[in-house]
Amino acid sequence: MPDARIVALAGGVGAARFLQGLADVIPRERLFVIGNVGDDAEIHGLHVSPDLDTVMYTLAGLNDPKRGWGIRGDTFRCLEFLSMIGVETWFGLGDRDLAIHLYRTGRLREGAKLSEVTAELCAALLVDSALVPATDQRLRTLVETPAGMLEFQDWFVRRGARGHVRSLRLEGAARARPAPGVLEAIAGAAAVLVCPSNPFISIGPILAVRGLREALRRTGAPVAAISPIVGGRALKGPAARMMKDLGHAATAAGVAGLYRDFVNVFVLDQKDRRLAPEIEKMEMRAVVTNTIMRGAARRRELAQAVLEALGIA
Ligand code: FO1
Repeated sequence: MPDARIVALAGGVGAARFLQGLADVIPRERLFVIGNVGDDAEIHGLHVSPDLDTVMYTLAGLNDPKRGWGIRGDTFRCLEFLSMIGVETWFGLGDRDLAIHLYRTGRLREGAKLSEVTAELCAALLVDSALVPATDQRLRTLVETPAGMLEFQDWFVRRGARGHVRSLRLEGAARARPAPGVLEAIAGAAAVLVCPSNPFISIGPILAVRGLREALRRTGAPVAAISPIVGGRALKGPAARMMKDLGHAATAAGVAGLYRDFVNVFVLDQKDRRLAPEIEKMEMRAVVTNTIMRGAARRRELAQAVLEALGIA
C-alpha cells in the first residue's frame, strides 16, 4: 500500500522539529499527526492547545524556530497591556497566537469539537497534513511536586519545571475516547512513528486515551519510536529528570522500556550505540543514527533514516 498514511504521535517542540523533516521527505498529505492535549490550559479565559499549535505552526511554516513555540515575528502588545492592568502574564501569548485561541475558544463554546476546530485552523493556515487531537474530551496532565499537585502549565512554564516530580495524574484519561479517525488511521497506517517527545507528558497522555495503546499493539503497521534522550540528557525539556524521578533509567533504553509492548523499531543516537543490545533484548530492532536535529538538513536525514529503517523510503 504505497500511499497509506504515516501516522505520528506528537508532543510539542521536539516532535515539531522531527515532523518538519518528515514533511520534507514524504508528500505532506500522507502525514497524519495525533497530537497531545494533556498540556492544554485555560489562560485569560481562552482554551490554549500548546502542543497542537506548535505542530500546526510548524507544518504551516509559521513557527518560531528559536523559542520553539508560538508564531515567528509575533508581537506581545496585548500581553503588555494585560500586565499594565495588573494581570499575571507568565504564559507568553503573542498577539497572532491569541487570534488562534480566540477562534478556538469561540468555536468550542458554540459546541464544536476540538478535532473540528483543529481541522478548521489547519485548513485556514494551509496545512496539508492531518492534525488530530488524541481525544476531543478533556484530558489534563497534573504534576505532583513537593509544592503540591499542579496544573501542567503552572508547573512547566510558571515554575520553570523545577523540583522533583513525585507522580503524574492524567485527569479525564479514563473517560477520554479517541477523536474521530484516530483508531482508523493507526489500523490502516503504512507506519506509525512515536516522535522524539517526552514519554510522560507528551506521549503518555496520548497513550492513555481509551483503546489507543491497544490499537498500536494490534496494528499491522511497523511502529518506530525515536529516543528523546541522548547521552542521558533530553533533547529538550525535563524528560531525563522526570525519567529518574519516576523510577526509570534516564537513557534511550529507559524510554524503549516504556514503549516495549507496541514498538518494533527503536531509533537511538550514535552516542548511545552501546545501549542497542539492551534494547534488542526487549524484542525491538535498535537503529543507531544521528538523532540530533541541528538544521533542516539533519532533520530531513533523520526522517529519511527512520523511513528507511521501516522499509518505506
Ligand atoms: N513555553 C514556555 O516555556 N513559556 C511560555 O511562555 C510559553 C508560551 C506558549 C504559548 C503558546 C504555545 O502554544 C506554547 C507556549 N509555550 C511556552 C510552550 C508550552 O508551554 C510547552 O512547550 C508545551 O506545553 C510542552 O510541550
